[in-house]
Amino acid sequence: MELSRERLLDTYRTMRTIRSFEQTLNELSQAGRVPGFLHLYAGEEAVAAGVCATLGADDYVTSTHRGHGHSIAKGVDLNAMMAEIFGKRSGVCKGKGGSMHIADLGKGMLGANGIVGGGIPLAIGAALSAKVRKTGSVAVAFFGDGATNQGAFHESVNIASILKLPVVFVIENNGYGEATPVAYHVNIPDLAARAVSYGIPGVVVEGMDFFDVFDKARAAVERARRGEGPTLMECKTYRYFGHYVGDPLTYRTKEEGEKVRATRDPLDAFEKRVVSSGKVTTSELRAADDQVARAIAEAVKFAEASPAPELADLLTDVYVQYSA
Ligand SMILES: Cc1ncc(C[n+]2csc(CCOP(=O)(O)OP(=O)(O)O)c2C)c(N)n1
Ligand SMILES: [Mg+2]
Repeated sequence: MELSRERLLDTYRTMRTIRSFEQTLNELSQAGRVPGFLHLYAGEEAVAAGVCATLGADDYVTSTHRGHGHSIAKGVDLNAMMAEIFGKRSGVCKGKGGSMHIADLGKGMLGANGIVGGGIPLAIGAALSAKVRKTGSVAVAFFGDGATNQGAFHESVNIASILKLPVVFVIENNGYGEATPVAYHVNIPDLAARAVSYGIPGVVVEGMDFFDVFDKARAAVERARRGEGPTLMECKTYRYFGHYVGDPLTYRTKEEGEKVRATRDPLDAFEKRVVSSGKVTTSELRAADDQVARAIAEAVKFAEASPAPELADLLTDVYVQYSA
């Protein structure tokens, strides 16, 4: 295991933060304490953490309607994220975006996106800009299995291949697009195979295993940085909660979810591996759990205590102002 003890602990903290952030939001939302729609990322932590661990501060990510995990892994401030989800003025987008539009350009987080597949062309723009300006930055587009049926996906992969753009396409194949199983909406076993028609590498990844994601993402990011063009990664993963908070989950069995949690949980797998390597101890991980719990509680406190936007804020950060 080549990652240092500090990096392993950092990674664990990132994955635990995503899990706890989502569990907390699930509870708060069901208690009616959070406004709006929430799509939770719990279960998919190893994908965001594994990919973002290969990126630097100057690299970009684009995200989806299920974007909290990507934002956390790219280093967006927890208090500002929580306040954004609560619709508060201290939110990272001043409370005007909410869960599905979290963005923090300073961190290279170019935005969650309510349009399925909508983040993919934005990553192409960031990658093209990086190439033209010769900055050496790489852009990563995260998106779901369902998004691979959108024209925007195919058009983006094609142009990225032709122009050899420094971009990595990361499919988060969590088995479903809303209530539709993947086998119902795509007629091939591996979505990574779609890379063939664009002449780029397509890689199948065990998306519940941080180390598999990290190794394959690193190779894809290095290839992009060398100017050799894009890679399509398909991370096989699973979402623990429903499509949205409140989803009655009538389209999958309880046993299916329980089995994944018992056998493929990304945090359990990570813990087993790093503890048996001797680099990190169980008590260090439990201390990290406590640290994360405190940070999340602090973020909720911050969000709840923050003021709501003022009426006049309606007219700021908009392109067109209405005047009577
Ligand atoms: C263009 C567009 N079509 C439909 C929707 C409604 N919608 C929201 S999420 C979703 C499913 C997306 O599935 P997937 O890409 O697999 O992502 P997941 O939710 O599984 O993370 C759909 C159809 C939308 N938001 N945008
Ligand atoms: Mg999906």
